[in-house]
Amino acid sequence: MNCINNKKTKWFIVKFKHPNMQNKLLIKEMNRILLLLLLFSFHYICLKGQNALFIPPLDTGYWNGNVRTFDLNMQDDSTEFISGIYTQTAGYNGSFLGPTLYIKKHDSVVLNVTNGMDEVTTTHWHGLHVPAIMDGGPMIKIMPGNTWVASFKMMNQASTFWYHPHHKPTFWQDSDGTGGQIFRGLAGMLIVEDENTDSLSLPCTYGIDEIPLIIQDRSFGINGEFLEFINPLFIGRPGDTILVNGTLNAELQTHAQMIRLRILNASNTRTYYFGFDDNRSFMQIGSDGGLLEQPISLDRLRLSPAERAEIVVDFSSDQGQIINLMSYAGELRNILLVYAPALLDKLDTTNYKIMSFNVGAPTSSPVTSISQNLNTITLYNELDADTSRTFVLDNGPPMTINGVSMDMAVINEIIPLGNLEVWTINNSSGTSHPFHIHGEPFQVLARSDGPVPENEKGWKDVVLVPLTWPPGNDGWVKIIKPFNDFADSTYVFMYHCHILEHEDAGMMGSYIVVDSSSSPLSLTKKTNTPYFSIFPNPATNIIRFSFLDKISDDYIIEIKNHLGQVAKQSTKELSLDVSELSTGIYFISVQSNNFTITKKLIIH
Ligand SMILES: [Cu+2]
Repeated sequence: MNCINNKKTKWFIVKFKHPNMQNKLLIKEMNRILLLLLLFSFHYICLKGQNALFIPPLDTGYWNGNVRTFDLNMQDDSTEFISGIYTQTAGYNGSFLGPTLYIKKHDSVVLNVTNGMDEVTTTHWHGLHVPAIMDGGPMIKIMPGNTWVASFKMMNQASTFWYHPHHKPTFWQDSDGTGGQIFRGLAGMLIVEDENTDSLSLPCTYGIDEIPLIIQDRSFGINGEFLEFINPLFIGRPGDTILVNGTLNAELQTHAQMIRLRILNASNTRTYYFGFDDNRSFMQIGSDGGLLEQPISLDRLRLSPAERAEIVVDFSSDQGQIINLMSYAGELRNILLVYAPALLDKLDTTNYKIMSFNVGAPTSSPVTSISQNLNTITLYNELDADTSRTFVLDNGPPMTINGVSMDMAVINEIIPLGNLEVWTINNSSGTSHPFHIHGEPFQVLARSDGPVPENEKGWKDVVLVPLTWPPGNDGWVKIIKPFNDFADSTYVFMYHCHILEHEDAGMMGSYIVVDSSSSPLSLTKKTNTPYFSIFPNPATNIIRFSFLDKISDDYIIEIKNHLGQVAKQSTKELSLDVSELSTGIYFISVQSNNFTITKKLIIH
């Protein structure tokens, strides 16, 4: 089945309203009067009223020559989650969340991302295998009013990805961090299809038998505002109410047939344990980075923040019924996500409804069976790895990985291009952490809390690392990951906890991929030439050097301008103040008795 024919851009009725400013003020006044009346019925409305599930519009882009092009505008706005009440939010091309982007593998892609907000931001393509400079990490800032042009070739296989800000705040609770900006609504789904999915029998008509479900939790104040930090003991923004695609108490009018759900946990902190209220089984067909080899029958599905799963549920015998998607979080407690009871809330300890499916008549040509051979996944062998690294997650304070908090001026790991690496992520804390690594997807080799489940034996980019349990025994997960592309001595990729406030609080690090076999700017290449990188570059004040190997030689550092004149000189240092240099292009060289290496340095 060629799914591209089913992916014509469709514009659904836009639920989110954008009142002009005058109306906004009037509505605000009316809201204040109605507030007391609403106050007592607020939770009743929240909990009882059913709302039609909003389906984010599908954006297939427009062709600029042979480049699939998208325009994304990040904007502050307000959204009517509760009838008549407007919540301050932000979104891409709308007031909350963003369009679902559709891209085919091998496409040349341009995404023009405009920051229409008053604060600095970035946009990261979560799960995509793109160069570091196009990855939208914390270094790739988009200043207010500016447009960032991301361009790359789609290398990923078919799966469900997403996009969201990745901006490092000054303080973790600041609203302009990744946590604050995603919490306000800046996130969207990104679907990739390929020649494999074209040949499979799977439901793939967007909005009809293929439904995006972006699951988030929020709390609302009496004025309808999002409440943050409701548990002062917990570093995070949990909520007590579920939004699906920005819809409170969502209900989907659906069809008595096989329905494919692309589920994205876009919550800041919360892990879900999905299942249906009649305990029916369903098939998981895809994980973060691709389809699984075969459909896997499940009746529960755990998704931690940023994880995705594609499932197919068969409603063909359910016409006239209402089936509820639940989170069986009460059962999740047996899996121990948080050790300290004080960190738990109602949605950690009870089972609750996520949304309803109101099953109507089938469509005229429903998919009646799905392919059983979905993908070919060659598993990596741990014995083939070039290097092993260990990362220790600690809640602190401060939150750290390997004892250090995220520092924008430090590159934590330097990885030779072409490496296949085993990373063991150790968790020495009393909370579980969803660990995300940018770049190519990885495979899970082993975990401390039991065998790797069947639905984790596919391509992943987030893995939940269990907490220290039993006490005294670190939780851990071992993954294997290739670093086959995109050597860049300047721009970094990130690895971090995807509890967004943990990431903002410092549980994040950076790595660069270096091609140590080539040194194009070397003036003199001698044996044992070390590889070094400069960070940041372009630079304004302080630059720092990272060496791939430990340097025992004494060396001098020289910065020359484009005329070859020495602008600055220093002996063996790991950082250098370049603030007095005027803007322009320089060449920086590191010289010892054994080597001379030279790199371009840009001062701005
Ligand atoms: Cu964490």
